[in-house]
Amino acid sequence: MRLVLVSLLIVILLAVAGYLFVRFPEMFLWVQRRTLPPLTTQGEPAPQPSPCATSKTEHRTFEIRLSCPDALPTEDVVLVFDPDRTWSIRIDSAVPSAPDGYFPTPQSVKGIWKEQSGKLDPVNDRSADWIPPNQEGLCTVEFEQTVLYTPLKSESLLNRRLPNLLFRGKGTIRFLVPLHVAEIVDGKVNGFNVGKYPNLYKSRSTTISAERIRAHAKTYLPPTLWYRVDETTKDLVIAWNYRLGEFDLDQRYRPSPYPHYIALDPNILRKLNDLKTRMNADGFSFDKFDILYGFRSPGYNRSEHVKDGETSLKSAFSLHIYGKAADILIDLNRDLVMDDLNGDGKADIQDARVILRYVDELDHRYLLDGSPLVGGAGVYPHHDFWERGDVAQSPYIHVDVRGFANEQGNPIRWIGKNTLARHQQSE
Ligand SMILES: [Ca+2]
Ligand SMILES: [Ca+2]
Repeated sequence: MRLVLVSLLIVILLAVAGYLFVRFPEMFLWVQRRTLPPLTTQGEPAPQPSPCATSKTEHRTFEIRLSCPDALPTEDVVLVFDPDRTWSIRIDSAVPSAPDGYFPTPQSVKGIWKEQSGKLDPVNDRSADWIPPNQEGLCTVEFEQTVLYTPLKSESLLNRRLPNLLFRGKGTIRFLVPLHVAEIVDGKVNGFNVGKYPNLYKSRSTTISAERIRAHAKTYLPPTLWYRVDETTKDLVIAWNYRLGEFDLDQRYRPSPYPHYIALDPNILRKLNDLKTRMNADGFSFDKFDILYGFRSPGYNRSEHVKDGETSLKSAFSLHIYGKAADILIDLNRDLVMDDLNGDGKADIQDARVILRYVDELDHRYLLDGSPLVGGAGVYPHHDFWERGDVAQSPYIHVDVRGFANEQGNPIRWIGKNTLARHQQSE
């Protein structure tokens, strides 16, 4: 009897529920809405309540990191070594994530690129293309972004009254654009006296044959791109830890009024970094080489310096005048003298030879790879930076990126000797 009554009750309840479902379906959908987030046709969360649903907006800032994948690694400024190409700028950082109590995806994300000069084309929401202007100098590209988060509805229901959150982010990247000089007139680059470049076809050089120069004419043509060195640019890190001013003539000992203009091949920076990385791997712990000479203008290069009967060590077709060479030492104790790399208690040409072994290894690898970083190298017992004084005389090594080997296919090498300085010049 009881069983019959219970069954009857269940049948009545089901009938009532069925009637309600058919008559008032929204009641059941309302339950469903309470439990599942609404979906759009793409399966994405539907737009959330508009920001005006809450009374306040809280402002926060965040940092945006921009990088240039084709540039030499630097934190300071991108050295534009090809002004005709398009430089891709990438956004490396993510938008800030939603704090607790906020819908996980932003209500809106808006970004805007700004260029000071040059031509900028946004590619997508993560990158843009920039073409340098015709004018030399420092150029800044900026990216600004706003990200709006709105509080979850459940938080409003709990009467917490969270404000909207508006994040504002900004990122900048700077480029150092060189001056383009198709032809150097009267030995001047924008008024800065560099002197005359030696004529490839009237070579009277004693250190390099006229045939070799003409066979590699591309290496020995006057540079067309010039970087301005002045108070605002000299300390900019242009690659790894190297500053632009380090490749200018030694301002401490041979000051001349700014601005200066220098030629600088990015390959010499790449080679110095390869050399450092290789030596670090063998236990030589240092961040960078000390640059004794980077760029030398042909006018300065040709000038005669005599000290104690010794003349200048420089050759007419020196790779320094093309920004393709560096005379370097390792000087961790900052006494301007090469450190004792071979541990024999003294600093002499043997310590330069320690570095030469690694240059040899690199150059042979570059030759196998057909790399333009292949070059010449020479070790010296002392430099001709006479102004640095006798105590600062130091052995050093010259490395360059001339881009070719000798006629036998070997990297070009030489040894500078005090007594032969007048006859055996550097390249
Ligand atoms: Ca030292
Ligand atoms: Ca030594």
